[in-house]
Amino acid sequence: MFKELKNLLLLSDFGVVATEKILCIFKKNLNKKNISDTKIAIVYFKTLLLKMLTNSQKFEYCDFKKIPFVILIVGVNGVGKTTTATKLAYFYKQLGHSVLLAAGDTFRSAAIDQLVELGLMYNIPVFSKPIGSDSASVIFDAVNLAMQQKKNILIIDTAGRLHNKDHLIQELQKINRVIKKCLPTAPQEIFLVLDAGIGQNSIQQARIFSSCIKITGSIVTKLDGTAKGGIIFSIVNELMIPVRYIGVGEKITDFKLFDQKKFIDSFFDIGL
Ligand SMILES: Nc1nc2c(ncn2[C@@H]2O[C@H](COP(=O)(O)OP(=O)(O)O)[C@@H](O)[C@H]2O)c(=O)[nH]1
Ligand SMILES: [Mg+2]
Repeated sequence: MFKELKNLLLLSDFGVVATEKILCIFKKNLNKKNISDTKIAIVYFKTLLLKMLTNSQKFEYCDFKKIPFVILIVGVNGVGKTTTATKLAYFYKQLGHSVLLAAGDTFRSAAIDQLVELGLMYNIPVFSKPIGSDSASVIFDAVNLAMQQKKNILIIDTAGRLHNKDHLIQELQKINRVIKKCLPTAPQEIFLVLDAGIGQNSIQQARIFSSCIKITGSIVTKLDGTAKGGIIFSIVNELMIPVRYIGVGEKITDFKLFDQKKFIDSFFDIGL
C-alpha cells in the first residue's frame, strides 16, 4: 500500500519532498492510531491529505464593499494571465458585479489586443493605452477610472517578464506603489497565476514571486491537460499560498473556485 500510494503521489505531480513528508506523517499516525486494515488506512489517508491542505489554505474572503476591489494578476509569460484575468472578470460579472479590466502588459501589442478583444467578446470594459506606454501609468489611470465609475472590481493584467529577481521586485513594487497612491487599501488581492502543466517548475516560480511581493492567492491553470495537479498540494502546504481558482480549459467558463475535497478525491478515481 505504501508503495502504491507513493507512486500515486509522484505520478500526480506532488513532487518528491511533499510525497515523502505526507507518507512519513501517514505512517506515524497509522501506528499511533493502530490502523492495520488497508481500506480504513486509505480512507484515513484521504482525510489526512485534506486536513494538511485545509490547515494551510487560509485566506480572507473578498469584501467587495470596498469599492473598487482591486485584483492584480501576476505570473510569468504564457501561464495564462490574460486569459485568467478575463475568466475572473466574467466570473464576477455573472455574480452581478461591475468589472473593469486593465491592460497592464504594455510591452507586446498582442497582449493589449488580446485583452481588448476578449473584453469586447464578453462585454467587459477594458482600459488600455497604446503599446510602449508606461505600465504604471496605465494602472494609475485605470484605478482612477474604476473609482470615478464606481466599479465594484478592477482586474489588472500585467506583463510576465522575468529577466531577473531584482528587475521583478522593482517592477512589482512600482505597480504596487502606483496603485496605493490612488487607493491606499489596494490592491486587496494579488493573484499569482501558475501553469499546472509545468509541474514542479511552478513551485520555483511561486517561490520567486512570493519573495518579491505579498501574494494573497494563486490561480492554477491548464488542469484540463495531462497535469495531475499534485503541485497544488505543494503550493498550499509548502509555500502557504492558498489556491483560489483553477483553470480547466481555454473557454471563458472553464474556470472554477478551487474545491479542496474534490481535489483530493480526484486522485483516488483510479479505484484505490
Ligand atoms: N488548456 C488550457 N489552456 C489555457 C488555460 N488557461 C490559459 N490557457 C492558454 O494558455 C495560453 C497562454 O495564455 P495567456 O493568457 O495569453 O498567458 P499570459 O502570457 O500569461 O497572459 C493561451 O493559449 C490560453 O488559451 C487553461 O486553463 N487550460
Ligand atoms: Mg498576457
